[in-house]
Amino acid sequence: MQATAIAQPNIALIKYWGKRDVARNLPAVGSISITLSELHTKVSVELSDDLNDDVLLVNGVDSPAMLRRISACLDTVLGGHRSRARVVSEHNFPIAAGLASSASAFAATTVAAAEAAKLSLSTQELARLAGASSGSAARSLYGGFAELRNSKNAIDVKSLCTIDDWPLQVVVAITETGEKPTSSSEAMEISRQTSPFYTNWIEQQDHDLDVARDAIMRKDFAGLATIAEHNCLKMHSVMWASRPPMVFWNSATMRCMQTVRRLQGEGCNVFFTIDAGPQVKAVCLPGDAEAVRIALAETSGVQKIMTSGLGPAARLIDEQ
Ligand code: 2P0
Repeated sequence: MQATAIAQPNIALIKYWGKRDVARNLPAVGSISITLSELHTKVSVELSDDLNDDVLLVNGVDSPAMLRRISACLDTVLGGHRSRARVVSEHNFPIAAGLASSASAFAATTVAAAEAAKLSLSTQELARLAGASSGSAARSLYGGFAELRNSKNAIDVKSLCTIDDWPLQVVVAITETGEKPTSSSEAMEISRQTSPFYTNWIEQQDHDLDVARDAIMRKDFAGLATIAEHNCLKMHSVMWASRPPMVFWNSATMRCMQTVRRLQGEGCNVFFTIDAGPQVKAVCLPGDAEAVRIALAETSGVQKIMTSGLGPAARLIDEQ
């Protein structure tokens, strides 16, 4: 009744922002992401009839706010009449700071819980269950490039391209390590209810997905760069125009974007993307990764740099 899984966070190149069904956590739009190899969350789930309540340790510390979400995730995977669980999760990167820690945490929890209960589920079924807890977690069930599409009352996730097919690198510039002020779930709902740009955002997403998918299939870096930066800035424009406005960036975030623009001007194959937090992820071709790392490390306000390749899918590991 015990299992351990490891999952990598993913970052979206075409973003998920907005829900079409809050209760079932179904996204309003499809998305395309890449999974990161160097960042991971390891989750062990032990089911026990001796426990009265679920117990969660995150990096060795009790986490009551996260416990509610993890318990709900376990209910989704195992049903409401399940045994209680002792869950231990360890992240090797800052959590709740716009580095997609909920994606890796819920992907790993879903895989570990299903195995602990000896459920036999397909990757697609696991992705749907993980997505019910955190929309982006569904994509971490797949390695390399993944696309999440909306189907009638559910989501479908598939792999677009493997790590070996197009081994891009990602340089993450960490500009702040504190927890973000507004959760993604809350922020998405504020955008849906108040942003004058929200409808346009939804209407244009299929076009952006088509352009990005085509660029990935052709390994057209410049094409992917253009659509990914456009989609990222459009998502942030939706947030900026919301009421209250939501600006997740700080001044170092802007300086990192300027660094990427300068590198592009010098012929470097790199583009930026930014999620619901102040970190800048610079996606680049492998030959340019060192120049990107040095330039971002020298950018004022950058506290830490992490460099990563593209990572594998969520998977079980043997802890024995
Ligand atoms: C993404 N984000 O596509 C977008 C871009 C943040 C900005 O998916 O409400 O934590 O749990 O389904 O998965 C963050 O959203 O949101 C996210 P919920 P989640 O990566």
